[in-house]
Amino acid sequence: LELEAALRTALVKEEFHLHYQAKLDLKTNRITGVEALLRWEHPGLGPVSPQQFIPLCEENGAIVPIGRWVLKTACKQNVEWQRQGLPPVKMAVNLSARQFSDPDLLNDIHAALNESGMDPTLLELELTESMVMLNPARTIEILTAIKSIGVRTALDDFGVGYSSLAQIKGFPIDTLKVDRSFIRNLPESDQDRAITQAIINMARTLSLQVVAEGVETQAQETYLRDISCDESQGFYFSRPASPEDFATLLKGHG
Ligand code: G
Ligand code: G
Ligand code: MN
Ligand code: NA
Repeated sequence: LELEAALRTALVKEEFHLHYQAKLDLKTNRITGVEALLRWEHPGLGPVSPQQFIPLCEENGAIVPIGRWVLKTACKQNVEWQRQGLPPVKMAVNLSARQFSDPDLLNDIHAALNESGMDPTLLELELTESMVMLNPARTIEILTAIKSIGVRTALDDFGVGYSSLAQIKGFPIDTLKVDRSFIRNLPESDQDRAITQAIINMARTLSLQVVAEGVETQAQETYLRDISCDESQGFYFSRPASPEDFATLLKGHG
């Protein structure tokens, strides 16, 4: 209850900031993208975990204005890195279920792109299976509108939801992010090797890019490169970092 009250004023008090986690292209070993991750620094409590406060925001609807702020801030940051002379990278932003069903979503995306001047083709929105499966017909409408302005979409935490192949193939998405539960026991687990290979094969058939999440070891990265996974994201290459620390990383790997 205390947290909820504090959350109500966190946005105007500027207590939120974003961290950025790199996505590594496994063929070229360059950073090709980054994911924006919301952080809340409460003045009394210190940092509050997103696992704790995002579900609260989702419940009370605060995630809509907060998500709008995330989108704008991430787009501005993307342009700022390029202004500093860094190579362009894709910027991934997580959308919540409430945002995805919000009638203002497309306006918010347009506003964030226009205000920042960001190249729309560098923006990628991360959605979850449960969000897109709620109302498949409406999902296709929204995804088609998003795609028509050049913005990309990714299915986050893929494989733990309940989306069927038949439905996925009808969604105009660009990327699958393999849930980290399938990556954790690579390369040892026979089952998880079979699952990741199956996802990659399926993605090839559907012309989708594949990102592995939660890559924490050299052995995992090497295995994923061997099976032609496109991109890797996880603590092994980089933890979520401040804009300054990400810029330094990008200078070395751009
Ligand atoms: O990175 P991390 O542990 O900090 O994120 C925890 C959870 O919070 C993840 O499921 C992640 O997708 C989610 N998350 C992080 N940032 C955002 C955001 O800006 N919007 C939404 N909706 N979810 C986010
Ligand atoms: O659900 P989503 O994929 O958006 O969640 C992103 C979350 O995953 C963030 O909280 C981020 O800190 C976390 N994360 C990123 N890389 C790793 C990793 O290698 N291992 C673990 N355990 N978590 C990770
Ligand atoms: Mn994500
Ligand atoms: Na994820």
